Amino acid sequence: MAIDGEYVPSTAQWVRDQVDEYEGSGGTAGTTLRDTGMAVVIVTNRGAKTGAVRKTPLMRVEHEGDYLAVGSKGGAPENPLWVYNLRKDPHVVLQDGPQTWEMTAREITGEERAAWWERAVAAYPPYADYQRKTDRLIPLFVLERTTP
Ligand code: F42
Repeated sequence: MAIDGEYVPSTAQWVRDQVDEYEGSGGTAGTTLRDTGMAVVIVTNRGAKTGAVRKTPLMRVEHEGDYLAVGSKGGAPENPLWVYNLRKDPHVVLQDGPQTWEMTAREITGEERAAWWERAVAAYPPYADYQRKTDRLIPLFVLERTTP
């Protein structure tokens, strides 16, 4: 089922704008990171404290139908807050262009994490710089379909 309730937009204007353009165009515009041409997906998730509907653009890292959510936040010392949302309620909806799927987020570690980290850096090389910038281990979640 969809994640319904009150949508409370990001406190970051550029993020709010990207979500508005992406969703407002049915996933045909606003689907890249500024002018980099690098693909972005939107992950709708449930606020861990407020229960609000949150919409989080993330770089598109996909492999055999699964996606990766990378809690990089530009290499900031603290995790992005959506990490705590996914840890509390792993049910998310992912939009990739015009397509959306119900997904379940699963935080990964060890060898599985290493394999996905390679895919993430291949898709978006700045992730490697972000990890060098901070001594927190950037959290990774695999998003797996719950609906075909
Ligand atoms: N961020 C990444 O971490 N990785 C990416 O790959 C990435 C790509 C990307 C591409 C395009 C784009 O426009 C943005 C992109 N971002 C990427 C930024 C991303 O969308 C987030 O803005 C960023 O990661 C910060 O996430 P955040 O969840 O900390 O967002 C802040 C700005 C925010 O919206 N805060 C709100 C607020 O009111 O402070 C709500 C946060 C929230 O979800 N609160 C929870 C609640 O209950 O509602 C409580 C959480 C808790 O337990 O404390």
